[in-house]
Amino acid sequence: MPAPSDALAILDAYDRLVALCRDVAPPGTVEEAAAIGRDVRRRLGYLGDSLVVALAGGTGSGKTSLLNAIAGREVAPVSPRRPTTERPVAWLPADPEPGIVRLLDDLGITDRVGEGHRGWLTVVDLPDLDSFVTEHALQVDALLSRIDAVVWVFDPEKYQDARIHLDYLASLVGDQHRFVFVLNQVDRLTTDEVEAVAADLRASLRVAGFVEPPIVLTAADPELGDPEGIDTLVAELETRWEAKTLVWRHATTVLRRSARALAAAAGADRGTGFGHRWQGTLADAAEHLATACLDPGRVGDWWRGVEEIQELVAAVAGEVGGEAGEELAAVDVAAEVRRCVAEVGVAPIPSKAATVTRWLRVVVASAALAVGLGVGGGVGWAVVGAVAVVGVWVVGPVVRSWDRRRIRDRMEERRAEVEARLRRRLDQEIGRRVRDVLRRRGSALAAFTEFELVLTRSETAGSPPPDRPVRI
Ligand SMILES: Nc1nc2c(ncn2[C@@H]2O[C@H](COP(=O)(O)OP(=O)(O)O)[C@@H](O)[C@H]2O)c(=O)[nH]1
Ligand SMILES: [Mg+2]
Repeated sequence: MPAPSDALAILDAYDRLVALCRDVAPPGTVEEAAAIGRDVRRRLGYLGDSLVVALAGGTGSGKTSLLNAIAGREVAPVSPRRPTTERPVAWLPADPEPGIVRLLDDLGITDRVGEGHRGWLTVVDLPDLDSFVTEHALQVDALLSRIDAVVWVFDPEKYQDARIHLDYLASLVGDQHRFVFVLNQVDRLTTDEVEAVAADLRASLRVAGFVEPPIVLTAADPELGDPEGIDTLVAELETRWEAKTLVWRHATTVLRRSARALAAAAGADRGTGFGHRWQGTLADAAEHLATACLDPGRVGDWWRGVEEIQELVAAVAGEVGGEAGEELAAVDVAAEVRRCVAEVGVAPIPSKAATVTRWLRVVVASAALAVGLGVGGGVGWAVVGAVAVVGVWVVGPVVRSWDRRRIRDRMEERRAEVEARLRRRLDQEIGRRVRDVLRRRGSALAAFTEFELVLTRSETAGSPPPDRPVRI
């Protein structure tokens, strides 16, 4: 059976992505994505031949009347004036598939009316759109995104108000495959008016981004005669929405949307080229820091070194964004640098004169003493002294320049060693931290790519929806 294994591969790839995003995306976003994965898994686990369809729309558009008309009896009370449906009410078949009952449980829809009909359709009468757009937006938003399909009900009288909802509908345009639109209360209009209003509704929906929106005309509770258009509506739902196909398509849409949001929150969709930039910054910063360490007077070099690293870390944090970016932005670079320098343990280079030059001074002093002694009596001492003075006079500059070169070489060696130690330490402390975050984010990116790949492969292969419940 190829289809369930497609479904499992997609779900597994999704779960892997969520797991790998745990360290790099904000916890709330990860939890939300995990919950979406669980919901989808459960819905596919209940997969059968039934659908749960919600009726959504403004107060008084006729949602409850429509439910009663579909049921053929009064399932819930209707009201001409104020909203009467405060909690969602489900009308379900006499012998519903177990999956449908579990789905209603999951959705928290406890008001249920069982009916004598045998069928594939469960209808949920939602609280009014007007109230949920303002008050219960989140609750109903969540419900709408988890329910299999939605019938949006408009009425001609409050049609201008209903237009307000078009903005809201436009935000759901990605879900249009599971929407059908109803223009109710058509008995209140002349035939010409019905056509005009329906055309206007269609045009508005198209502007909002809906392609060929299916619109059914009904009179759920006409002032005279029987309800109209109800059979057409049910037939439209039945032909349009084959249960497994619709549920499966909804599942993949929801997973893809969530995976993209998660990858973006993890900052997994942007590159940084950190490795290359870090090498350059590390070399410059270590040079400045070594200068400051070896010569405590050069405080400016200290700050330049710190700033160089700070700037790179902040730039990468900005490019990465999301939780990973915040983690990087929170690194206290100055404190880290101070710690690294302390660990490297650099003592300033002593400024005392070089050993050879010092010895030369001793020789000059001794020679001067010898000359003095010679002048005082011993010619031999004077000669020795004079020779020594001349010798020193000739040899001195050579020795001093040799000595200076030796000191310079030693200082350079020392500086190079300090720089190398600083580079190593800074790389271990700061570079590794950044690489760590980037690596975790990279794993999330790989998981995201894998998820998209598995999903797209299944879609392009035209795999049918799962033909039996997916193992949860
Ligand atoms: N004339 C007419 N009135 C209707 C129709 N459908 C509903 N109504 C009336 O509109 C009012 C509100 O209906 P209701 O089903 O409670 O709307 P809801 O708030 O969307 O659930 C009630 O008085 C209904 O009798 C219809 O098709 N034609
Ligand atoms: Mg109602």
